Amino acid sequence: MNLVVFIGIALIFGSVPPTLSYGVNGGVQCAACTIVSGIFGQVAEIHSTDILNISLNICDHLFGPSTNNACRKAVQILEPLLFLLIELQGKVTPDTLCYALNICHQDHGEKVCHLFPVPSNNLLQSEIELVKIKVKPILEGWYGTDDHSKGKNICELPGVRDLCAYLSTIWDGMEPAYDFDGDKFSSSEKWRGSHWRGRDCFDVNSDIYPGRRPYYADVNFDANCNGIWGLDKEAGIPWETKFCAASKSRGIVMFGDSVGAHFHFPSAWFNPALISKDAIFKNPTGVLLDEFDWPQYSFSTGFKNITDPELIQGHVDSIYLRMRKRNLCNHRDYQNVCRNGATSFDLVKNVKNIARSFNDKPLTILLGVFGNDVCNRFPDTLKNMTSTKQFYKNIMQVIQSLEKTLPAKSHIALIGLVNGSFIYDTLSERLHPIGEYHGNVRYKDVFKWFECMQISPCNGWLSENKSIRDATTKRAVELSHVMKYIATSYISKNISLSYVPNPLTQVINNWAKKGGEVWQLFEPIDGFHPNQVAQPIIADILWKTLKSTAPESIGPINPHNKEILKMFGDQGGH
Ligand SMILES: [Ca+2]
Ligand SMILES: [Ca+2]
Repeated sequence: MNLVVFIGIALIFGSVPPTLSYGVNGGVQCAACTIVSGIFGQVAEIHSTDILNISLNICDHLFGPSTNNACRKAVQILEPLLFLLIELQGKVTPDTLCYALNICHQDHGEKVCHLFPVPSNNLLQSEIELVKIKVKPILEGWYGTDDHSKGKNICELPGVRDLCAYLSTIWDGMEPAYDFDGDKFSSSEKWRGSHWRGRDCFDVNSDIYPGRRPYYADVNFDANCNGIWGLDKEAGIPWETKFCAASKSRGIVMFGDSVGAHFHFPSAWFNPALISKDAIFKNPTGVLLDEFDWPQYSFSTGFKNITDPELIQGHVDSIYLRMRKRNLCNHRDYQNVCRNGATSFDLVKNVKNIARSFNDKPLTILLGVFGNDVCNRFPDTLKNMTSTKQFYKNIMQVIQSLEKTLPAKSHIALIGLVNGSFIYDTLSERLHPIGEYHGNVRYKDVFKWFECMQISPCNGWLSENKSIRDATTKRAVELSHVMKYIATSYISKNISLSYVPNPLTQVINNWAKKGGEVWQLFEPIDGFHPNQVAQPIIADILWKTLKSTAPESIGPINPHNKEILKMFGDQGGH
C-alpha cells in the first residue's frame, strides 16, 4: 500500500495539475486508494507472504536508493492495512475497503462511485459496514479514538505526510533540483536535470551552458557544452570557428504539456503477476523524480536509447536527434519545458522557464498544448473549456514575451490541438490494465468512475455522450484555428512563426494503413498519451512538416560533421 496516494494520482496527473486533493466523494485520494488496493489485492492473491518487502522494494524503485526514507516510513505506517488487504482479498472489492476507510465517501447530492463491479444484491453498504469493524482498530491506531465518520485525507497521516510533502516539493518547480550555478542546466539526469535539458558540462559557472555562443571561440574551454573546443594548431583556427561558425547551429525547445514531456506509466506496475515476481522493481530508477515523464525518449527532445525494457520499450527518434545529426554543433542544445496538465494559461506562467537569452544561439520552439484547454474534470465540461478569445490572448502573450528574449532568427512552430474523438470509440469496450487479471474492468468503467468523482482527465472526450465528445472536438478544432491564425498573421522582425497541424491524426492514419490497431499507439493506463511506438512516428511526421514549411527551423546540413565526429568522437555524450 505504499503507493496509496501516488500511483493513482500519477495516473491522473498526466493531464491535470498536481494537486493532492480534488474532486468529490474523496476524489483523487479515493481513486488512488481504490487503484492501489486493487493492484495490491491482486498481488496478495498471488504472493501474499512477502507483500511488505515487495512494497519496500517499490519505494526504492520509485524514489531511488538515497531518497527512499519518506516512502519507506509511509509503508511502515500503512503496514496494518497491507495485512488487512491480504485478509480481505477475494472477499470484498477495493471500492468497499476504501469506503470503509472513509477515504471514499458519498458527498451530499453525489452518486456512489465504484470502479469494480458492485457485489451482487447490492451488498456494497452492508459489506462496507463489516469492513469498517475490521478497519476501526487501524484507524484508531492512526488517528486516536475520535470520530472517524468524516472523510480522511491520507496525507494527514504521520509518516505519509512527509511523503506527500516530499512529492509536492519534487513536482513544484520546473527547474533542476541540482543546479549549482543557477543557469537552469544540471549535471545530473533526473529531477528536471539532463533528461529535460542538455547536460551542464561545468556546473559551477553560469556562463557555461548548452546553447550559448562560444566564448572566445571556445579556444580554452567548451563554453556551450557541445563538446567542440580548442585550437587547430596547424591552421591557427579554433575548432569551434572552423566547424560551427558558419553552420547556423541552433537549439530546440519543446514547450507544452504531458504529451510533449512524454507521460508514461509503466503498465508492468498494473500487472500483479509481475509485481509479485519482484523482477520489475529490482533496479532503483527514481521514476517519480521525473513526474512519470520520459522526455529523454520523447518525439521532441529524446536523445538516448532505452535501457530499462521492463518499464518502457521501443525505438527513440526525435526532432533534437535529427537536428543534431544534421549539424553536430547542435549537440546537447535541447530543452523540454513541459508540465503535465499544462493549459495555455500555464504556458503564460511557464514561459519564464525557457533558458535562453538574446545573446545565445537561435532557438526553434515547438509550442503545443495538446488537449488540456478542452479537457477538464467538471460535470459541465463545455463551459469550463478555454474560449477561443482567451486562447488567442494566452498564446499571444506567450509569443510576445518570447519575442522580447529570444535570439534573432529564432522560430516558433505552433502545433495544433489533438483531435481526441478516436479515444472513446477505440477504447471503451477494451479491458483496462487494472481489470485484465480478473477480466472485470473496462475503459468505459474507468471513464465513468472518473466522471463520478469529478477527477476525469477529460470529461469531454471520455464521456459516453457522443454529442459532448463532438462538442469537445469542435472546440479543439477552433483552438487549432487560432494557432494557425496567429502563425500566419503575426509579424515580427526578430523571429518567424509557422503552424504545424497536430501530427497524431496522420500518425493514426499511417498506422492504420499498415494494418495496425489504433490502441497500439497509446499508453494503456490512460488511453490517450502517445506511447513509445507512436513517438518516433510523430517525430518523423513533425520533421517532414518542419522541413517543408519552415526549413529555417531545422537549419542546414553541416559539411563538417564527419570531421567533428573524427576529432571529437561522441562529443562528451549526453
Ligand atoms: Ca547549471
Ligand atoms: Ca563548444
